[in-house]
Amino acid sequence: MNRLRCFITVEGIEGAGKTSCLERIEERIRSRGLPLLVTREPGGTPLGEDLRALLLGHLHAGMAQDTELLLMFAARAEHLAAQIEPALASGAWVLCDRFTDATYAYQGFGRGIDLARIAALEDWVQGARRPNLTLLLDLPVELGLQRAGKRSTPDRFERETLAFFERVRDGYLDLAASMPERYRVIDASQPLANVLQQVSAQIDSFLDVYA
Ligand code: Z5A
Repeated sequence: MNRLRCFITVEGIEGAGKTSCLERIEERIRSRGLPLLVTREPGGTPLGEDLRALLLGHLHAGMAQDTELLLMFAARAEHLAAQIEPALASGAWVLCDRFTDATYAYQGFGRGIDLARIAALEDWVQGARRPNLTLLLDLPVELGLQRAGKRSTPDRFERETLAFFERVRDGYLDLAASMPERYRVIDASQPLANVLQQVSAQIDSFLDVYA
């Protein structure tokens, strides 16, 4: 891995607390004086944000599963071409709120799309590009939904069943177990201060090696 440019992603089910954790990670990376792009999926570009609105909104609530999968990868192709690859090429670090592991978790484990088809799209759209580090914020589904429930109108994913989110959570844990070198699992059921402490410890030890 190039010591001066790393691609970090944050994943987790609904209500895991990604927002506060992303802020903490950003602060730790910037404290080392490293150039950083902070971005998100689906989204991160004008086209990607339009696709996000279609994916999360209710205008096309009944879209086919393959349509949803392909729109995720269409947004990702644009994101990689317009933002992520140029940033990494310029020597910046990239911090992304969700990436392709979310596709495996939600469209693969959650919706039941064959993981091999997702892997084929991943290879096609990303070539060899994969995150260098992924923090998975893990917590029981009921707790995540309870936290998220305090927010405004649910988006298209937030209306899914408990069973769907159980499959997504189990999928993420499977991914983490199969790629221990890339994944760090954070116990996100703890109080926020404790979660942020775990995140800081993980990111600082990564920065000590690669920054
Ligand atoms: N999706 C997909 O299906 N396939 C893909 O390939 C990709 C995405 C890339 C949008 O993602 C949806 O897209 C997502 C998966 C799908 N749908 N779902 N579910 P998103 O990341 O934008 O949406 P989100 O999951 O709703 O995330 P979020 O709103 O940005 O963050 P969060 O992690 O869910 O939670 P939060 O807003 O940071 O925290 C929730 C609340 O809990 C908030 O009031 C906090 O103050 C509170 N909180 C946080 N941590 C704690 C602790 N530790 N204790 C107590 N309270 C806490």
